[in-house]
Formats: sequence, C-alpha cells, structure tokens
Amino acid sequence: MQWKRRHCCTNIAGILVLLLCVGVLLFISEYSLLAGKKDHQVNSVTHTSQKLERNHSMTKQKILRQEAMSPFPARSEGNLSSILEDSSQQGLKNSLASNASLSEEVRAESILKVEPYKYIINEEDKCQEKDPFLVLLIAIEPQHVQARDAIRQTWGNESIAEGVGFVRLFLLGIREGLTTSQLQSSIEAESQQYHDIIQQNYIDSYYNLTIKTLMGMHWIATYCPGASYVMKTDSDMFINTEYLIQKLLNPSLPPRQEKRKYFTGYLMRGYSPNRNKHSKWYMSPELYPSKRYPTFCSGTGYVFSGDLAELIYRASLSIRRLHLEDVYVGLCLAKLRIEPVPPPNEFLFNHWRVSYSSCKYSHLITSHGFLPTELIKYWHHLQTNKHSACINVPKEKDKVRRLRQRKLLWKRFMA
Ligand SMILES: *[C@@H]1O[C@H](CO)[C@@H](O)[C@H](O)[C@H]1NC(C)=O
Ligand SMILES: *[C@@H]1O[C@H](CO)[C@@H](O)[C@H](O)[C@H]1NC(C)=O
Ligand SMILES: *[C@@H]1O[C@H](CO)[C@@H](O)[C@H](O)[C@H]1NC(C)=O
Ligand SMILES: *[C@@H]1O[C@H](CO)[C@@H](O)[C@H](O)[C@H]1NC(C)=O
Ligand SMILES: CC(=O)N[C@H]1CO[C@H](CO)[C@@H](O)[C@@H]1O
Repeated sequence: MQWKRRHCCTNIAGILVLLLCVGVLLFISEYSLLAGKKDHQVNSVTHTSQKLERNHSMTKQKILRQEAMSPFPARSEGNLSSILEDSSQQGLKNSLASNASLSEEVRAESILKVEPYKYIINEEDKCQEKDPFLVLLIAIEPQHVQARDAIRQTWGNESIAEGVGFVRLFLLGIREGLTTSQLQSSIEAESQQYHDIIQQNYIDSYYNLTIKTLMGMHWIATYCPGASYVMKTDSDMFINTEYLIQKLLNPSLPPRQEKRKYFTGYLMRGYSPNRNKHSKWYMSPELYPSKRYPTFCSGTGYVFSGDLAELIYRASLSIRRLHLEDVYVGLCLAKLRIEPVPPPNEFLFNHWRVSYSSCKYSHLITSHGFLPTELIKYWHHLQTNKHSACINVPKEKDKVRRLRQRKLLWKRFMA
C-alpha cells in the first residue's frame, strides 16, 4: 500500500517535471527565435568579427608577416575584409560625408598599396615568448636620443610591470640631411643595446605622423596580435604607467574579462576641422569636406585593446590618409563603427600640462609637455612620495585657510 502510493506519487512528480522541462525548452527556443530575429543582422556581423579577432592562429600571423615583406599587402583574408566593406557605406556617411566617394577611397587604397614602407629596424620576436599585457608605442623623432633615455628610465621602464608583460617600443621614421648616416648608425647601436626601436623608411615629419601610427598598428597586428592592450603616446609626455596598468586596465582580471574593441583617452567630441591655413591643425576642405570630425581621442595618449590594431590598420587601407594622426584614427574607428569610450574619470587623460603635485600625479595617466630632465625629476619625486602622496593635502589646505583667516583678521584689526 505504502509502496504503491509512493510509486504513484513519484510517477506523477516525474510527469510534472517532464512537463516543466518541455515548457522551459519551448519558452527558451521561442525567446531566442524572437531575439534572433530582432538582432539578426547586428549579431551575425559582430559575432563573426569577434571570432576572427580572437583567432590569432599561426596562419593569420603568417599572412600578415608576408604582407610586411611583400610590396602588395594581401587584401582578402576570410571575412574580415568583407565585414569592413559592408560597413564602409555606413562608415563613410558617418565620417567622410558627401564628397569622399567610394571610387576616391579605392584610389587612396591603391596609392597605399604601391607605397609600402619597409622596416629598417624591427623587433620581430618581442612578443614571441609571451603575449604582453601592455605595449607602449611611443612616437619619437630619430634624433631625440635624450628623450628616449629619459623614458627608458622613467615611465617606459619595463620593470614597472615585469610580471604582467610590458613592452616599450619607439616608432621612428628616417631623417633627411647631411648627418643622416651618422645618426642612423647611432640609432642602430641604440637598437642593439635596448631592442626597443622599430623604424620604417618614410621621412619622419609632423605631416607623416599618421604613417607612423599606422606602422605601430601594423606591427601589433603582425608581430604581437595577442597583446591585451596598447597605448600610443608621444615622447614629451608624462605617463603614469603604473596607474594605467594596475587601475585602469587591471592585469589580475581573467583573460575572458579583458576588454575587446575598447578605445579610450582624452575624448574630442564634435570638433570641427580647422580651416585656418596658418594653423598646425589646418585641414583643407578638399581633403576633408565634412563640417565635423567623428569622436576621436587626443593623440597625446590613447589606449586600446590589442584586437583593434588589425581592424584599424585594415580600415585605413581604404580611407584617404590625413596628416592629423588622431583624427585619422577616429575616422578608422567611425568606419568600424566603434565609439571611443570616456575614461572612468575626466582627470585621467590630459592633453595639456597638469601642474605637478605628487597627489595629482599619482591619480592621472597622461600629462603633456615635458623635457627629458623634467621627466626624470618629477618621476623620481613621484616614486618616493606616491605612497603618501595625498596624505598631507587636506592638512595643507587647512593651513592655507588658517593663514588666510589670520591675514583677514589682521587686516580688520589694522583697519
Ligand atoms: C582559427 O583559424 C584556423 C585556421 O585559419 C582554424 O583552423 C581554426 O579552427 C580557427 N579557430 C577558431 C577558434 O576559429
Ligand atoms: C628600471 O627600474 C629598475 C628598478 O627600479 C632599475 O633597477 C633600472 O635601472 C631601471 N632601468 C633604467 C633603464 O633606468
Ligand atoms: C612622408 O614620407 C614620404 C616617404 O618618405 C615622403 O615621400 C614624403 O615627402 C613625406 N611627407 C612629408 C610631408 O614629410
Ligand atoms: C567634391 O569636391 C570637388 C573639389 O574638390 C568638387 O569639384 C566636386 O563638385 C565635389 N563633389 C561633390 C559631390 O560635392
Ligand atoms: C573564408 C570565409 O569564411 N568566407 C565566408 C565569408 O562569409 C560568407 C557569408 O557572409 C560565406 O559565404 C563565406 O564562406
């Protein structure tokens, strides 16, 4: 009797569980069908592109390596190029606006194809052993040896984040002039000593900075595609690399939580092209007819996830080259429909010089306009004071206030 009842009850319970399962299954399939329909287009594109980005297989690296050697970069690689082409129509509307027709873009691309810049100095094996967490790409003119030395001693010192994989690379073109060969041989000696220089054979000038940035993107995509993050910056910057690595990027997160298609820095939103011919930032209406630039990040220092290097480089193959490097990267991002994200707070990235205090400098990432000697001085001050950098700040404020009050009292008393 008891056995029977229990048996029948378990039977009923079993049936109920079964029904519940069927119901849940039906619900899930219905839901995913609906969701699938709604986001179908978006999903299929982002999904394939993500898959491609994560696949840093040897074959892909080989293709890119061949590209670095051959004068004509291989164009089609799986579906990445078709994705770019798909988005080009939309990207064009967003960024280049009316006058830059597709045929013009194709022309620009063919120009790029026939003028590849060969590596004169390269560090092909920099990432062979281990994928670095952060690669610093530092734009610098060949003759600025002192600045390179200051950076090696300060924010570019690889022992700042030895365990996590931190790579420093200086980006160089070549210099024209009488002393060229002498300079070149000293650069080669420097490269032998530090192994932190890459150089291509374009003339190193302000107007060629975009080429320099693209060299960096190409290098990451070709020789270091597994880098988690990349920062592109300049030689006259103060970079708090420790804060950048530990606080903004955080190497202790598991790889799955690392950011993808991430781009941040000092955001320049809604800027119009400068039409004053005497300005350093002049942009001719012929080159860029549109009234506004897409959102871009100041070239003084921007940070992005490693997956973007290849995407930006490939997007650049079909975007007419503009000399304003940061605007240009913004155009590539617009074409890829990737929006730069604001940093967690507005004080982190500065494209001007922030007045020095160890408290302020222990909580920022970039500050602009430093001579090599200043860099060394402030860096060492920050290193010795960073652990107690902000302790005395409120006290100092109090002191100033008390002094002011005393002065006021004194003035009243005297009056
Ligand atoms: C990566 O690419 C290789 C060859 O292109 C392929 O065999 C492999 O399945 C791909 N892996 C993933 C995860 O897509
Ligand atoms: C980098 O930092 C380490 C440790 O602080 C120091 O020993 C080394 O000399 C520094 N490297 C340079 C080039 O200054
Ligand atoms: C940029 O580099 C190329 C290649 O060396 C050179 O032909 C061109 O004149 C340079 N442009 C400027 C503005 O320096
Ligand atoms: C594009 O710009 C050129 C001058 O650079 C001009 O002659 C032409 O009419 C413009 N085309 C359109 C569609 O605005
Ligand atoms: C090489 C490769 O994977 N090509 C595929 C790209 O995507 C289209 C559909 O969009 C497929 O048909 C191709 O096979």
